[in-house]
Amino acid sequence: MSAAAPMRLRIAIQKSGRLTDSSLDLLARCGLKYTRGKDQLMCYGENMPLDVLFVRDDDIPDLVQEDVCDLGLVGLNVVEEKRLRFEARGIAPLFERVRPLDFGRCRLSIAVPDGFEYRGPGSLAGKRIATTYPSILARHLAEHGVAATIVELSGAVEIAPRLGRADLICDLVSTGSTLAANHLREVATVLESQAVLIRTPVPIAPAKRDWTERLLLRIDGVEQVKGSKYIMLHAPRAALPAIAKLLPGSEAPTVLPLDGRDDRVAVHAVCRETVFWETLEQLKAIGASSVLVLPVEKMLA
Ligand code: PRT
Ligand code: ZN
Repeated sequence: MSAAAPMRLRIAIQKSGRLTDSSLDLLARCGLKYTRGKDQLMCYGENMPLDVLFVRDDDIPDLVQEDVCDLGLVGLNVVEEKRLRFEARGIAPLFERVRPLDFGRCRLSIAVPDGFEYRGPGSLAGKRIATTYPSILARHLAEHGVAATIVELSGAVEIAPRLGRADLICDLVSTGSTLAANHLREVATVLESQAVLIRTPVPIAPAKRDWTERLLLRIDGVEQVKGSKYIMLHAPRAALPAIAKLLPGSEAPTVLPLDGRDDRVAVHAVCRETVFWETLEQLKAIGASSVLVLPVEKMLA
């Protein structure tokens, strides 16, 4: 812990890449307002003791490891590769996953050139596999008892087979269009990945710990709000059990009396899943009226 700013949390996020916009969006939804430093490397939280450090994604676990940052937002693929590398060197990884986040989804997959006959992991034996994730790939091969040569590259993995540098590849895939453009076919998934929040397992100052907990609760709230809807309707009292069954993912709804009506009530409920038109039509069919579906902006469980 540095003496200069002991009570401020520091979170590392990707400076410029696929995770940047979603990471900044998540922090903004958690209420963080910040000013950007002159060097564009740091943002200083104005309303929370939380500063944001912009770095290459590969450096994020190391910054938490070295106690430069308390938290990081980074792909699980990067976290796992680093963790395995540290373990191989006999170093305990000082970053732990605390939350999976709803962005940066992709998979680390084995892909083979057109014409390569793939009949399962055994087909990889004796082959040269190009990847930027040698440790994750090595674990996968070991789990399947396959001996192959791992060719570690720092980028442009998809062209390695055409250049004769490897027989096949192990790379990140999201839509699959890069593979298709390079005449490669995905044959096995090695790791399902998405962005995750990591933090140091090392004890930190109580004030920092409290802010970390607050941030985690806000992140949970942000994640829960996605797809959640607030439903309000009027319905016959007798239809309440049927309505509860129809409302997707709702906890005990609030039931309120309607002025001057004994037979009908107002029902309010938070639904944690998408509410389809079909559901609204079914609600109407069992006597509901004045049905309103509203977006939920914030939620704190
Ligand atoms: O400069 P820096 O080191 O920070 O960035 P980077 O170039 O290493 O990372 P970046 O921005 O490309 O990706 C950051 C993170 O986003 C990754 O570590 C993953 O966790 C996640 N992610 C999600 C992806 C993809 N989807 C993805 N598709 N990372 C890379 N790709 C690559 C993929 O390898 C392929 O070459 O994008 C290409 C296109 O994929 P398709 O299948 O959509 O064609
Ligand atoms: Zn990177």
